[in-house]
Amino acid sequence: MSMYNFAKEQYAAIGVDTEMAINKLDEIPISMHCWQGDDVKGFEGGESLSGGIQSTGNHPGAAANVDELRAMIENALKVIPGQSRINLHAIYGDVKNVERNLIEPKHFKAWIDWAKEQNLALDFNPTLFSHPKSKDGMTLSHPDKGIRDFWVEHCKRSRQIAECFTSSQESKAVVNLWIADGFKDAPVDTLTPRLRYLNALDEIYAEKRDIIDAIESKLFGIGVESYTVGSHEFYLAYAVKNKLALCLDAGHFHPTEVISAKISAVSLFVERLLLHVSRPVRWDSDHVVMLDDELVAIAKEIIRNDLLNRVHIGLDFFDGSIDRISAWAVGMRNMRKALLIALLEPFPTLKESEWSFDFTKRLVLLEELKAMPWQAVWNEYCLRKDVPAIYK
Ligand code: RNT
Ligand code: ZN
Repeated sequence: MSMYNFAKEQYAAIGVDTEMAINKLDEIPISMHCWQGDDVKGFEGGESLSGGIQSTGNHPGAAANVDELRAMIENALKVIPGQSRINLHAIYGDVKNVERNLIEPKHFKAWIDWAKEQNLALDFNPTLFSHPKSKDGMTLSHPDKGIRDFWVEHCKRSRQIAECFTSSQESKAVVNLWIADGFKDAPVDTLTPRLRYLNALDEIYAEKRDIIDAIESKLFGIGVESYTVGSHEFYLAYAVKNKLALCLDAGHFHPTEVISAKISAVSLFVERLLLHVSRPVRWDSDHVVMLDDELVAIAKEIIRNDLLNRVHIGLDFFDGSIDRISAWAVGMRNMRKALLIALLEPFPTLKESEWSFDFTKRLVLLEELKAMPWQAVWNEYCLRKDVPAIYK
């Protein structure tokens, strides 16, 4: 008997249909972030990475131009099964010497054409870091109205560009806004920057567009250790009030705080969630995601609570110390493996034992599941998708 048939029988014995799991798994979109390919440099040709985040390491092979980046993405996708999307930042267009408040859809036409040809959907992000107008550590919350207006314009144009993505693909583009605004040391006035930011956001989102707008909080960053304008409470409230998607990045909370613990609660109040799946090591270090407990917990929360239609999965890491294509491959495959593990749970049985207060049965089954042959199902899935089951 083949490994897969053996696994299929084992899962069937606990009420799990592996064929159903494989089919469902294949359709879950995972948005792959373009910025792992070049260490978040982009193609403006100027500034180096700044704004509370850092890519470290100098492994050779970072993309030097857009053609190289696309070729690298294509190579990565050869070993990544399932439905992938590509997540772009505004600095990745044909934007050499184009100011950020002047970006237009035409600067992203080549990406749109490429995505069509590759049968990929695109997502987008305005870029409010690595720029002279973010050097004070403030952008949309800056005391200078001129600077705020500059970034408002950038964000508006980003939404317009993303709407062009939507119109040339089958699903809406997700547009995520993250800013690094904050203070190194504790400010005395924590309110005013938030007020300014609130007004800027109202301007940015005033126009309805055919996209999914998400906003991403962060507790701290390099140089903004003590206070961030865009805190979790700020965005949670703003997203609820204005019906935006809330982005939860795995590295943006206290070191022992996990986003898997937030998903179901928040899902009751926001229509959509975006996840930035990342791996913090002591800080928001954006390591490549491993198949660790938290990754599986994230996947289980999505699958168990039937949130696939409302939770958008995106990856967000950038490790410059290893091969960039392998970084993508490992992270994307791990995310999908975690989803497979979640799909192979006999959730109705687990739920029933919980709600009959049979915690013994729940514990026994959860522990047995850990040694069930999910790898054989992964293997079969990869074979069917014509990608290597074991990535080397
Ligand atoms: C930074 C945020 C943000 C960025 C990308 C490049 O801490 O996580 O999402 O990583 O936009
Ligand atoms: Zn993020």
